[in-house]
Amino acid sequence: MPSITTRTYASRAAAHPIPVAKQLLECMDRKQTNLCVSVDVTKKADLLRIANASGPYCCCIKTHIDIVEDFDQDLVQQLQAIAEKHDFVIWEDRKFADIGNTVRLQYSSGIYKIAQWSHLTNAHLIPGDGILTGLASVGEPLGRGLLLLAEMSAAGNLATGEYTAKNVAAARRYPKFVMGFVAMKRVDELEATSGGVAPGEGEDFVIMTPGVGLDSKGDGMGQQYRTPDEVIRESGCDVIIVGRGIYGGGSGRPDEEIVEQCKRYREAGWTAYEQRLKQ
Ligand code: S5P
Repeated sequence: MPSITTRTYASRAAAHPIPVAKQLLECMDRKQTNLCVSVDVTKKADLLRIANASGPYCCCIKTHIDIVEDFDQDLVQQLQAIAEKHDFVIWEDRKFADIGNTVRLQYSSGIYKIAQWSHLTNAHLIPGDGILTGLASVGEPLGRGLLLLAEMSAAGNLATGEYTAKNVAAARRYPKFVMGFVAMKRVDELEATSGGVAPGEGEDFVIMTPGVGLDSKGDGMGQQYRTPDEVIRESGCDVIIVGRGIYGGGSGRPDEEIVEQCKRYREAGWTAYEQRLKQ
């Protein structure tokens, strides 16, 4: 089997069995960007401002909605309108980690009603397959997609080896809902990740990778940064996730500086992808 990394985002989009993954890959091809901007700010106005400034340059905006102090339904409506205007998908980085019945409620209900507005969300496999059954019961009918955290970027994290392999195997049991992984490398192509479940016909996992920075190697709290080239070309991942490297931390840099950083990361990510296709 040739590696998925030899294929263009466009050809993968054309053949993808999960509609929201198709939408993301089409968007990446159309906008020539594999950049996901992570907007980790605590004020509604800052979140909307940064999403609006970054929108033209990215394929995805990732949120942590529970850190926003002045959250309201209008925030979600405005974010959806910005996503329509600039053509990107929304990913609420909720990192679900409970039993099926609980995550089903956390995903659909409460103040945030994540499933109503977020195209993608993510989960840990710690509770076993029940978490996937619970999340899929809400997300699949709405056309949403899930990423499993098969690996993490932080120093000393426990998502390694057999645990990573089990994430790949579990993803293969939910082929209509699990569209990819948060991972540091092409975990679906590792020898050890067969995990007892063979790759599905036409399987195509999108690997989205945090811990990306061009100017820094870490943050003093465990985060570890690699360059877009290391992530996309060397490690075969599909999307770079950049947070503080773009918005600068705190309440965010001025718009012109955000735009400048978006252009820089977008260019680096896309060049790495073009190089990978030539390898
Ligand atoms: O392993 C991970 C998984 C995730 S989703 N490591 C991460 O850093 N993340 C998220 O990516 C994290 O929650 C944060 O929102 C973002 C990285 O932000 P940055 O400012 O360090 O680029």
